[in-house]
Amino acid sequence: MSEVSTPSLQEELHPLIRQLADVIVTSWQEYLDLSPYELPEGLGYVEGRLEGERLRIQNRCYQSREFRKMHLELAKVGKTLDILHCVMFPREGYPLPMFGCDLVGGRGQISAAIVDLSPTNSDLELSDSYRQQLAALPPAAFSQPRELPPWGDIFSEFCLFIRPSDEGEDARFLDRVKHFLEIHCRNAIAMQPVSGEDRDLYLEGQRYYCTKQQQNDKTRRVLEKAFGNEWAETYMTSVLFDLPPSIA
Ligand code: BLA
Repeated sequence: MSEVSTPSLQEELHPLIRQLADVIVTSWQEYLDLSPYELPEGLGYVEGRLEGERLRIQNRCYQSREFRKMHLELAKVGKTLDILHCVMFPREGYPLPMFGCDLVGGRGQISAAIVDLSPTNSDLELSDSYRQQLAALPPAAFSQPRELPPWGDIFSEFCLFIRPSDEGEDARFLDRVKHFLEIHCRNAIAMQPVSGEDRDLYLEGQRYYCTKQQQNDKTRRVLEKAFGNEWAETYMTSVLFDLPPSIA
């Protein structure tokens, strides 16, 4: 494992991943007042080996008034696997859903494209306001929907999980993510924090979300093979899906 000052993975990744990374960072810059978020020491850029192939991970991370952590990760395994992972963690007291997005592909084809605004309240349902805004978006018509894994009960009814079949679908996926981000950022900046019991309930919702995401064996296996079990566990619980400090 090594750390390098200015590596750039982005140009080497699948075009949909490159475009999505741009859409995400541009939306954050447009709507939110960003400052840097320091990841645990040594985990900004990491390299390992997966079955003889080089695994490289590049992280970008910010925070704002509303979000404790906005994490965008790009990863590449040799020539076979390209990955984008993104999660926005609301700050304590902000009754907001979790924005999450994952793109996984290789050899020119994205096999998994998922985006959601996942509820964090106690009945695991989005607020009426989010539901109305999401329902008003153009319908999500894709030819190859995919089935969520058993731990996927965290996702909302607006979760989109597909294998994009052509460039038209790539563009429509990108557009939908852009709309999700716009809705989410606009709601967040208009929001006043809550306290007391409400605050605790939303924190518990974040904990549930992270615990479920940590059960994704497909992510875990890639990390374990390249970096070992202990490193993978640390990375999944302290970088990919860490809990807010007060309940960690
Ligand atoms: C699937 N995630 C996957 C797959 C791999 C990874 C290899 C299988 C691809 C496929 O089935 O076509 C690997 N994803 C990674 C790795 C990282 C990563 C190594 O992010 C990071 C280093 N995953 C997320 C987030 C969501 C998510 C934020 O990180 C959703 C908001 C979902 N990924 C997700 C789901 C699957 C997946 C639902 C399918 C899992 C399954 O079918 O079992």
